[in-house]
Amino acid sequence: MTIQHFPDIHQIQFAGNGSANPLSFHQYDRNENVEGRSMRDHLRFAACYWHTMRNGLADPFGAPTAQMPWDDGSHSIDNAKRRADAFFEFLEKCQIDFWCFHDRDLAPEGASIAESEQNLDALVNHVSALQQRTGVKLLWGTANLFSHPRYMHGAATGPSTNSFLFAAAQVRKALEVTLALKGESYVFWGGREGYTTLLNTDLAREREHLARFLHLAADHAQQVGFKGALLIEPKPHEPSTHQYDSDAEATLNFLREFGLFGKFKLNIETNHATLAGHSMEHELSVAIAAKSLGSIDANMGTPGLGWDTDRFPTDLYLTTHIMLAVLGMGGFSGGGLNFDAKRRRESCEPIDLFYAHIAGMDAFAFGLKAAARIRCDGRFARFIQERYSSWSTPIGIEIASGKRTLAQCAQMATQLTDSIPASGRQEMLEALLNEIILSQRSM
Ligand code: XLS
Ligand code: NI
Ligand code: NI
Repeated sequence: MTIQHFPDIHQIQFAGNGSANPLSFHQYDRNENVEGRSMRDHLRFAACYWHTMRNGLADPFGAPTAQMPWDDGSHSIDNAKRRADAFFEFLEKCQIDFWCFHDRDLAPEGASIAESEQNLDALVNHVSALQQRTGVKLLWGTANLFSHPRYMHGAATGPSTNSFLFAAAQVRKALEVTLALKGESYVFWGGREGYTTLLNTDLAREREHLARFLHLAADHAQQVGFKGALLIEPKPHEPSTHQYDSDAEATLNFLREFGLFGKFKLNIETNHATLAGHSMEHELSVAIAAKSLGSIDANMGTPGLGWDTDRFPTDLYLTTHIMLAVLGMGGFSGGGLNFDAKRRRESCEPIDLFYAHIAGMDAFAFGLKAAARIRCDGRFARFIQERYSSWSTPIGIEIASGKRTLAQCAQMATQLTDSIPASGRQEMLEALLNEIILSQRSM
């Protein structure tokens, strides 16, 4: 590496829980074995290009604060390449194995589709070499179909065919570029695929157009030989007032309604789950129950703030619940933990990028170990198994497998002595969760 963009920072190393060095990992020891796999293989951390490299940390009331000495603020290809160099240096120094990007984060939009594609190609060649040099891999790519004014009414769901066609051009290219960079998945987040008022909106038609668009994209992915997963990222609102893919259940229903189930899986983001009024573990459980969890956007909201604050995930209960779900489904295949997270506006120095990602990685390493302890302990699994034990009796098995009619069930009810069900023991279980999370006992 010729020029260093973070010259004062060496590669972050695992130093252990007692270390006083904030530029070290306290929990994340990438080679540590948990349930037969390295932490690195379990967690599959990714950093995102949009927040890490392109977010100046402006808010609706104030100017950008992030110091980015590698960025001259121009829309030149040279500047875009220098940013990519800084990013890959950051990834390597922070021990992050994957990355994610939008087409427009990586390369500037040109005056025509052809020019935009040329710009993107220049950057794809550049990052392809960076991937090769560092061993960092692409978790997923996506197209930004929400920033440009042409998409203000929607992209696939815009009232004019123009936005649909422009979006098709972008997705075609972004899919091909993701394939060229050996991306493991491709994500669709429909920030503008929703509406603001029904006074100007044909909701039924817009949902059909969205489904048509996704069919075309899936067909194209197949034609060009993209073998990775296609993922939809639900979010209830922001920037749209109502987004069609509002949560995991709604998105799965949409997929089933339009013959897309099985072609798409879900990318679940914590802050989107909470904006939808759910917990992250609820959204993950819904996706996993439908065998449709593809990947995770790892961040968290701020309780009491009703928007996507995209904080770095540092809540140990949250990370424990997430890793419990991931271990429960047998681990990621193709997906990972993408830090779709930004520093607070006040955390404006380049070194804060390191502190922020270290905080998230250590929190997830802790969550992984705590989840493994919970599974090894076995008391939650036994409690749940016991709670449903009547379904393992002959009667339970016959009902569940469809061998009994409603009338037969009603008849059986008349033979029962009515009884008060056993306690759900929520508080006892919450205390048990605390006990296991807080125990530092090693595996
Ligand atoms: C916005 C979304 C977005 C997607 C990628 O809220 O999280 O960043 O992850 O388009
Ligand atoms: Ni996201
Ligand atoms: Ni988000």
